[in-house]
Amino acid sequence: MTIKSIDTIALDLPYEIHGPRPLFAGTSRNMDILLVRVETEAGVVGWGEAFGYGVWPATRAAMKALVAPLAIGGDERDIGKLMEGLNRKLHLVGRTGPVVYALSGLDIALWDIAGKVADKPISALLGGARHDKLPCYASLMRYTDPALVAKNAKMAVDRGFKAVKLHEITEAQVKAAREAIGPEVKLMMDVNCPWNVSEALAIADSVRGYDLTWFEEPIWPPEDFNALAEVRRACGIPITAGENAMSPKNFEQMFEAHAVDIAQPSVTKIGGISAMLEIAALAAKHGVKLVPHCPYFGPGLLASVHIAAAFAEETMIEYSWADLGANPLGDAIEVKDGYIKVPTGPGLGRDPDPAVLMQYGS
Ligand code: SMN
Ligand code: MG
Repeated sequence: MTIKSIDTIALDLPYEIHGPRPLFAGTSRNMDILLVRVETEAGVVGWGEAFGYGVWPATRAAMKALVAPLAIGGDERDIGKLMEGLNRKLHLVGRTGPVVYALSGLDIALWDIAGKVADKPISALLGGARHDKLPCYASLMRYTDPALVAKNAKMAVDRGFKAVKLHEITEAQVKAAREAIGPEVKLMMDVNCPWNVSEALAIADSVRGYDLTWFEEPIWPPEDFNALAEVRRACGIPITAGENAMSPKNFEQMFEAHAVDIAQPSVTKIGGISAMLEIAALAAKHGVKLVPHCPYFGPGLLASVHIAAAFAEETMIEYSWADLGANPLGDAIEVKDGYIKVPTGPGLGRDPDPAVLMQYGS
């Protein structure tokens, strides 16, 4: 069989977060999703997702100019060989960023096709689902105002989430959230790489009393695994990172440096499902847990659920705290009582809704 076409569809979904929207990478925080649509000569259509947010125009350009021309005409049945070939040919234009995000979206779509052709869910291709649903944590955007943090954390718990992650960087917001949700709900703090070791340890000290389940990406720059390991050794709160790592090899270096308790690769950034499997094997070898980074509402979320479903240990799924004005995947990505169902249909288990693509896609 042969890959006939590769197209991208950018979605800009309406959403509400019960507070002002923060910026993202210095630009407006839209709910951008870059869908990847792959069709084979035999007429099978697979869907993937490439990391969206503010970078999607560059990812779309990378797909059109570099990835698609190389992949069209290739044999989609040997995903490993195809992706290895593309990675080797394209390494000269960067081992991370838009080109690798485009490769990630393509890889997810190829797994969707493989599942559809085999008439099996992707989790079955990965050894079989060991869970029929997975617990989700509500991943709040940055509100800064402690009262808004408390209000949204409480709202998430009232809707059934049993774990909440904040994107706040000082104690006041963590305190407000913990007081609002009580002692039973898990609370995490994701600070997005601002500090050196002593600054990170000072903040860790200030939030130690709030029983954090993890402290995410405290160190700038994110690739300084030795500094992260130093924080981990001294701080007494589990450390997580990985959404900014570059490759499975880079995760191996992170694990060898003893930098993290939990690895957080993103299926839409790191090279798709194929790369996630490599990282999962490395994490298992090094005794590191894996909790996917997946704050998206597209095929990347479904792919993350299939991957996590195949793990023996129950793994939390990240779920963006946002009310969508339009949902491209319908009830396949709805959270009930804090859980998301593991899809049972072929491939990813759900194709994007054409009406949502028509209205919000470009
Ligand atoms: C995050 C990063 C990129 C997009 C959305 C959210 C954040 C997280 O670091 O881990 O949720
Ligand atoms: Mg994060």
